[in-house]
Amino acid sequence: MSSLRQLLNDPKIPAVVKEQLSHEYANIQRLIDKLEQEQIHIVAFGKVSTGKSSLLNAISGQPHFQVSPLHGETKHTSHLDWPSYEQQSVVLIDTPGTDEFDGEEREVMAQQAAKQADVILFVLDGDLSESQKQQLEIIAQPNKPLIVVLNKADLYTHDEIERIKASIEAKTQHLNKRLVAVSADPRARTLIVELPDGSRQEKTETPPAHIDELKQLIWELLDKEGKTITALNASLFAGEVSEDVAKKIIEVRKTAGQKIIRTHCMAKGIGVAFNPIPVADLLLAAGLDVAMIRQLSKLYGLSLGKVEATKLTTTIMAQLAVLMGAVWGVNLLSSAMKTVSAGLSTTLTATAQGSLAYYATYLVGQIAEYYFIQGNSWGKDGPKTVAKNIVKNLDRNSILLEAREQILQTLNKSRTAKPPDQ
Ligand SMILES: Nc1nc2c(ncn2[C@@H]2O[C@H](COP(=O)(O)OP(=O)(O)O)[C@@H](O)[C@H]2O)c(=O)[nH]1
Ligand SMILES: [Mg+2]
Repeated sequence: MSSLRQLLNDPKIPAVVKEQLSHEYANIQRLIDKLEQEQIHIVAFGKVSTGKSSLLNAISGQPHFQVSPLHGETKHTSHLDWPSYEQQSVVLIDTPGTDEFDGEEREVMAQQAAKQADVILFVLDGDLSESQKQQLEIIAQPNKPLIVVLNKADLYTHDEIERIKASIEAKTQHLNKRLVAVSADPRARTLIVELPDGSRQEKTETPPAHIDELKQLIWELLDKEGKTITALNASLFAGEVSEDVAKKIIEVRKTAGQKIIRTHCMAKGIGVAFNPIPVADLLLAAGLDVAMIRQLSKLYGLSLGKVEATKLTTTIMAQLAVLMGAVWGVNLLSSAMKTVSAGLSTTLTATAQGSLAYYATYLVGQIAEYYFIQGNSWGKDGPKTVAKNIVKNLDRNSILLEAREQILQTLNKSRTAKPPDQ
């Protein structure tokens, strides 16, 4: 619970990231609530009309869940608080039939619900079909109690039930589960009774639900390992949620980071194209890079000050200068011009220099982002190797071409922006 709280309240996670993860955060909050209230969630799964809702009603002794002979009465997951068990409160949860959603969505929904369950009831009203078997495999979770419930036993003879149970057993040998036959809502039956005078009479009676064995099983389970179940389940789920959130945070940050980098690349590229400076000075025109690094650091929850950001920028640029060495001057410019200048006669140098500036800032951004992702550190490799690897892995020409595209677009726009008669 405390690690979940930490995740939820982590001040280092910026608001943009939190916003995009609101769904995950709501899930975490729900899990915290569940842990606080020491709830045990018993969730019924199964095909539509197998009697899930009837079964939960029979267990709780209350007609809480809607039952229908028609297809698909249960549209949403619904809850009922069962009497608490020791300090733990038991919550019964009904789900729509596993066949009421299409393909992938159904799988995702069922799996999510199963992950949040502490005890899983998988309800059948006959032998296990191939599609039900697949569902069961999606829903079954290692380390989580699973009870396969054969409902509507009243519709079968004793021998039939034994046969169906044996068949289900054979198909689910690999799963750790219990199997029990019940009648949650038995049909009325007509009996012929013999009266004392020897005459016979038809009599209709509705037998009571027959679910004692299942109830017993559930109580035993709660008695033996109720707390263990919830604790284990919560930590498994928490681990997964935090992993998910951590992954998403990285994704969200990466996207936002790339946006910051591109914006600064463009600003730098355009600036240089409009106002060409000697190539040697490119590395020095670092004001924008410092601003970019500060924004990136904020995104990664580090919020560098101006002095620190300048220091980092200088470190990165020093690596780049060493790396490029001789290449950075003449060769790189001529290669940039070759890549960039195809089909161009005017503004050639300007665009080439602008593209180069764009590329340089792009490198600085990528290297800085790597440093932030590693938690404000160069790792064991040091800045030189990091810079080298990043430069090696980026496709220089495609970045230069992209830069050229964007710079030219902006240059053209600024030219045509003037009214023709002026
Ligand atoms: N014969 C018989 N019918 C049952 C039993 N349990 C439920 N039903 C009937 O099966 C139908 C579907 O039940 P419902 O609980 O709505 O199924 P769900 O869609 O799985 O929630 C209803 O008509 C119930 O009365 C049972 O034990 N025996
Ligand atoms: Mg139902």
